Amino acid sequence: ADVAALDARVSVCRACPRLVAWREEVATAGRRAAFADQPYWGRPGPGFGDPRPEVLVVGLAPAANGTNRTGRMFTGDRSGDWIYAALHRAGYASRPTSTAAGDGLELTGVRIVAAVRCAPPANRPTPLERTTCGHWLDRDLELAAPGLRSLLALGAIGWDATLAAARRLGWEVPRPRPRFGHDARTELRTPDGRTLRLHGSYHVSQQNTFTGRLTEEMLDAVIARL
Ligand code: DU
Ligand code: SF4
Repeated sequence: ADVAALDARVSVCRACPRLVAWREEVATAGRRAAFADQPYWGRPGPGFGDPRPEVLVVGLAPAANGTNRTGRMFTGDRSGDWIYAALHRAGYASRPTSTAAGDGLELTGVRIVAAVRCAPPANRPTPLERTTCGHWLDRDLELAAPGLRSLLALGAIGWDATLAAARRLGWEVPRPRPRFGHDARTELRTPDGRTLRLHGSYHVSQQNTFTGRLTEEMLDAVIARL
């Protein structure tokens, strides 16, 4: 199984009834007026970027009118403006913005996935939905591990999902469980003896970037350490 096959399987997942209903509702009757003339993706967001990454970015979940519209992680919403600009400043992204499939954006060395792959109402997945979708993250960690150097979790949900996936895969996770925070860091050890660094950053959501809780400088500083 390779990354393309994994992304294809994720794209047709229907495991969470509430999220399937919501992603399809938003994509049909619930389209935002500004995008009413656009087709919506209305499915899980597949991973995006380098199929053999050195750095895996783990976000929270697609935005209802962002990834759920465009079909690409962090694309079509304000969070995406922040993460792609930062990845571009750090040399990982070929362009500072992500518009839609076909815009020519390529990531080198970075792949972006999410803890939950379908847009959740109010951006809040339930514990069961987080666990269910976590099994897709297991496959991403497993596939990426051989070439991976570090992971970047955006927000506490991405951090917890990454630690839970690592545990399920039998990777060594420090005890007590490392706590999330901005610029939190820990190390995960794979069964074949590789050490991968996990970094945390406040999520690039507007509630952090608008309020100044997360600044460009803070995000750049974490990305520079990856
Ligand atoms: O068609 P493809 O080479 O599998 O690429 C699919 C998609 O992934 C494309 O829109 C660019 C992106 N991508 C990337 O960002 N970095 C890579 O190294 C390879 C592909
Ligand atoms: Fe499947 Fe994840 Fe979407 Fe649930 S959230 S339906 S597990 S892709």
